[in-house]
Amino acid sequence: MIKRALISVSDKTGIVDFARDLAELGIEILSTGGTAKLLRDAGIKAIDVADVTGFPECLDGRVKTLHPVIHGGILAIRDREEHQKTLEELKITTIDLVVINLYPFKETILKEGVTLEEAIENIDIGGPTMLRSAAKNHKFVTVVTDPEDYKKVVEEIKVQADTTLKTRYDLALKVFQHTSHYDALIASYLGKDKDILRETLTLTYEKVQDLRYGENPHQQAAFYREVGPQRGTLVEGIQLQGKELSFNNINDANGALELLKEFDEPTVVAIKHTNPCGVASGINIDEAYSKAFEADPLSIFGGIVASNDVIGEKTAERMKDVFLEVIIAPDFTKEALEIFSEKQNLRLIKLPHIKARGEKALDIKKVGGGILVQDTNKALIEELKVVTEAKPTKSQLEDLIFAFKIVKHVKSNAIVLVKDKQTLAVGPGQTSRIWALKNAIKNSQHILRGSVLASDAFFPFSDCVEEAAKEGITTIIQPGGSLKDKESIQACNEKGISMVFTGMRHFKH
Ligand code: 93A
Repeated sequence: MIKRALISVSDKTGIVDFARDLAELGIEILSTGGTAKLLRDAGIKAIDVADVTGFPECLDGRVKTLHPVIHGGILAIRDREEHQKTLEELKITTIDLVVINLYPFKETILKEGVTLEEAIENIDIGGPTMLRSAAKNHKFVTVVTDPEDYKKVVEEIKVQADTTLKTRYDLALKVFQHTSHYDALIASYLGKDKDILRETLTLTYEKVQDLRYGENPHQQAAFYREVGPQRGTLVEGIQLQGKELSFNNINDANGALELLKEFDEPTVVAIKHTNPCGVASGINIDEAYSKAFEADPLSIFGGIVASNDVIGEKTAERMKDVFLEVIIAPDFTKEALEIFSEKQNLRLIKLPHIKARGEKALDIKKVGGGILVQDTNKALIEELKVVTEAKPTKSQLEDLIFAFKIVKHVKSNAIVLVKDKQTLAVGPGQTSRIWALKNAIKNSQHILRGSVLASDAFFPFSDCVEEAAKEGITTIIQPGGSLKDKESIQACNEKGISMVFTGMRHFKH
């Protein structure tokens, strides 16, 4: 039976109504400074915690409820005789309902220009301590930290003068999820400028939305975000029309964005199953889109397209003729939106800071029993070195770098063929490098003569050069570093192909 409640909340939403309901049910209310005042001003009787403890709130409120009379009252096991005896001896009265929400640490650190002192002052000590005490003793004590739960609790008390054990268990679980998230935010805030790969890793995420299903319809899924502004990521995206994004949409769109961020000039990226199928730069987005589409008009079907500049009427007209799942752009003109409005299922995402590259971040992969963590692959080239007798021309060099930016984002083993800043062929995810090249060639809908070739990792043999020569490919970019580099270089020299080493490998799995 709930006889006594302790209420101490920073977020005072709904607290007056809740407290009034409790008072009307005959429950005595203890409270701290600001909360007690608010309740009294609303005509609700509230006893100061200080009057119960006989100890004043002090040190600017840093010590309010941290007292054995409070924690004894929460933690005592109600059906254990010794505990009851101890309560009597020490004149401690039990507290059956604890209503607390914490100092707004998250809101504080999200404020522009917040100081370390301000952040630290908003680390709640007494609140989590009471929450944890009450949650531990949930067999007997009800603990509420979310104003959303006030109503349910009142309803249950009305029926049986207490909550059900199941409700108390669920509320206790919610508390530990909440306090661990709260502490994880403190740890990540204090550690934000430190080495990212620390001894233990505190990760915490907040749900953005449940997803209809995961990678496949029989898998449950949800999308979670990191706390804080995530400039230029999908989390910041504003959906303008279309069905809700699916698990695969989000994953593919993320792949599209990461690749797109390699480019400053007007560029369009088309993605299928996280691999690019058409990428092109142009003098404007319309040209870039036409080239990205023509790169592979087959694979783009059902794909995701990302553009790093505003999409206008002309491009929208072209895009309308293709079945696309998602289009992402910094914005769409009114005319473009009107055109797309005919295709209600097409998802349009506006992402104003689409070029933002973000700060130091972790790349995390789940493996059985743990996670693999690395920093994100931000770099492109260590040092450009021409290793052949033939040298690439200036425009070939531009294409080589363009191709290398793309191959970095293709699943390994990866080969990309490019001409005039347009992909002509993409060979993703093969178990052998020569197969990646052969697949790229086989699936290409273009004449490859005069194109440039990029490889995500070194050539283990000279077979890729031989194959490239057969197609009339004129220049190659690859990391280099194979034991047999010499053989590939020699093959290039024999075929009159130029080759550039980057000194940087870009596996992607
Ligand atoms: O500074 S504290 O960590 N020390 C405490 O002993 C304590 N007890 C409750 N903060 C403490 N609280 C927090 O005060 C609660 O978690 C709540 O967020 C806030 C409510 O203060 P007030 O009732 O004065 O508005």
